[in-house]
Amino acid sequence: MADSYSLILGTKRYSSWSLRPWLLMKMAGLPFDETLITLRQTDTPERIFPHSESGKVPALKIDDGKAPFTVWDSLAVCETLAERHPEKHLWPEQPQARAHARSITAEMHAGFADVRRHLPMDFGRNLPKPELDDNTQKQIVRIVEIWAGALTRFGGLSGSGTRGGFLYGAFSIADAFYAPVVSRFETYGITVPSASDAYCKRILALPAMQEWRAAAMKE
Ligand SMILES: N[C@@H](CCC(=O)N[C@@H](CS)C(=O)NCC(=O)O)C(=O)O
Repeated sequence: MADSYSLILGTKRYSSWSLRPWLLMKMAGLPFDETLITLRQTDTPERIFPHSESGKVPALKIDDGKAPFTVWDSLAVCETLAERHPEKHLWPEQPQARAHARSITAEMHAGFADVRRHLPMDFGRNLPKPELDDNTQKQIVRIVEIWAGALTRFGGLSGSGTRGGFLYGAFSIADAFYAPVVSRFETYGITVPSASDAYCKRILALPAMQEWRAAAMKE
């Protein structure tokens, strides 16, 4: 029996953490079913807990036909998928590129608190750009520097993954982790230099991102 995957997600309009594994699985062509839990409701925690002991989404239920189990936290989910599907090359194949991709993914996972706080994901909406404090502005500059650095050094790599033009050539976990930021920049009209702008447009144009947008716009 093939593995079956069930992804537990939060409201698509708001759940930046959920978008990461969802987009990765779509881009990798890994089939899964979805359970969507509405965020920001009084019963949200009690609806999440039966699926995820962290009380947070996303979580991925994996049924390998032997001993079903759950993995939670977006990074742990993506790492687990990379381990289970080496043929999908979810991390770049070239070792230096892979180390770089892991570094920027970890940096996104653990950082950019001010960008999260002041530019919350509201997928597909256009909202006025708020007054940004120094820390938020510095974090935006750092994100653009990360994109430009990866695209310049590694963007030309030809991988065996999905198409080219991403941070490491083929789409990888790093792109999935930065996709919610692309959405935040679109929502608040944050302008970025041309190479990064082209990258953002490429991410937003992905059929999977358009699918997420369509669902988010209905919420
Ligand atoms: N580090 C976690 C963070 C997950 C997280 O904070 N998820 C939010 C939704 S985007 C959540 O589940 N919040 C619970 C709630 O709103 O009650 C991850 O990467 O998955």
